[in-house]
Amino acid sequence: MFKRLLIILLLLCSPISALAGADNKTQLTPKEGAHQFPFFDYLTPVWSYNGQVPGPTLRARAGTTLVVDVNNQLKEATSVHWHGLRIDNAMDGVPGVTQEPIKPGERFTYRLRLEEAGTFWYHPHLNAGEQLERGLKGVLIVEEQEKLPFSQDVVWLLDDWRLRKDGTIYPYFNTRHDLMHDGRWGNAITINGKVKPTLTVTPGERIRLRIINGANARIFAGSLAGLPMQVIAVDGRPVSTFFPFDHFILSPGNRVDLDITIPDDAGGRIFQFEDRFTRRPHVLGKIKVRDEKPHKTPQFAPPKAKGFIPAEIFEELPVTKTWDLNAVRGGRFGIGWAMNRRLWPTADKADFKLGKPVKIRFINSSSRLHPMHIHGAFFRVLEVNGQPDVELFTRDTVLVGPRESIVIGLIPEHEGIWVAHCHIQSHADAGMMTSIKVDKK
Ligand SMILES: [Cu+2]
Repeated sequence: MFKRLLIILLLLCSPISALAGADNKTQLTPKEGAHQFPFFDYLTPVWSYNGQVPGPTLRARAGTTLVVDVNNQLKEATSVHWHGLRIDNAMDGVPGVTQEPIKPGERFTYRLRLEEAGTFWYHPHLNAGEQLERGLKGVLIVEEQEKLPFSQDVVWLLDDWRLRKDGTIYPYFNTRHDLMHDGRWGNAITINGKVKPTLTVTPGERIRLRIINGANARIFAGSLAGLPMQVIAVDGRPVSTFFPFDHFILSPGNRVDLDITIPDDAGGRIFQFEDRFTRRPHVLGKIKVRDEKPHKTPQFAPPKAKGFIPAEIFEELPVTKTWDLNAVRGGRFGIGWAMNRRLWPTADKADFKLGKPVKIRFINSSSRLHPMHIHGAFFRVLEVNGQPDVELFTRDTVLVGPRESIVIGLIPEHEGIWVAHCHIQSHADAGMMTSIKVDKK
């Protein structure tokens, strides 16, 4: 009797996510809200998930299903896309492709079967240039079946905002200036909605720092000088070989997971997290080490990529599809961003077979930046400017620089229609999007 009671008690106390296969349920309500920036004495009107900027960090375990009930309380239609997740196509959140827009006052339930652990994020895929910029985005963490024994698991969602002196968000989106350049770069950078926040740690601690670039257009080159660390995952997937963080370019959409060990003798020190992408480096945040006796550093090896795409598969393979990226006249804004001179939705689309390796070449014929993102897949960079340049990890978003040409290898693993687009929202809104249809043989 006592034993049975104990089992019932244990079951009641265990978190739902610990039960294999059980559903986690949560709710996201896109709605208007307000956010406090430190520059103003008053609140800035934003659009938010559940009244929070950024939206809540959702956590669920790999192998489970996360059910997200979205209740649209905005005055316009929206959707939620789960950046980087390989899920059922119908759950991908792209209006006009995988679902109808969620109209004001309507609901949509996303059922996300979580295949692999990693760092992902969510945001609207409709009027994205405006909806993301007004604050609609959040992080989704898929946890390993067995949690890694890091001392702290920290999420840093990078974003930037274009704010006016009166404390409001600059209300003109996809302007001529944004379209002629690399989209909308803000004048205020935040981490988790805060300006230059400080993360407090203890000597000896081992920190998993998940950095996500959720900005509309700004590109970051993060640096945390002085701290021993390695990149253990890129775009939500473990890398095949750990490598240093410096010089990793974080385009909108990209994520890195860092494994940072706080040195035993670092008590009382402050380390700066800087962005070095633009000409003048600037501080985005700080890591402050308590002046305390060191903790014992957890000893373990983070996982390395299983099922990594071997580059040899692609060696003899001709390029399956080439997309030329450039500006054209026309489209909704008079300036269109095109793939093979065509604008979404009359795009030059692709058809791939399930499980059959393909090579895609992006040629940037423009002098602007185009971080190209493919939904529902990960890929490996194989060549840059005609030279072999095989990366030690896979991605779902790759920056194609001015006049640059990049070849990627990909094995379609999920049936459906998956969009591929520039993650500079203004470029995508101006037409730089296509779709890939993945069919069975
Ligand atoms: Cu672009």
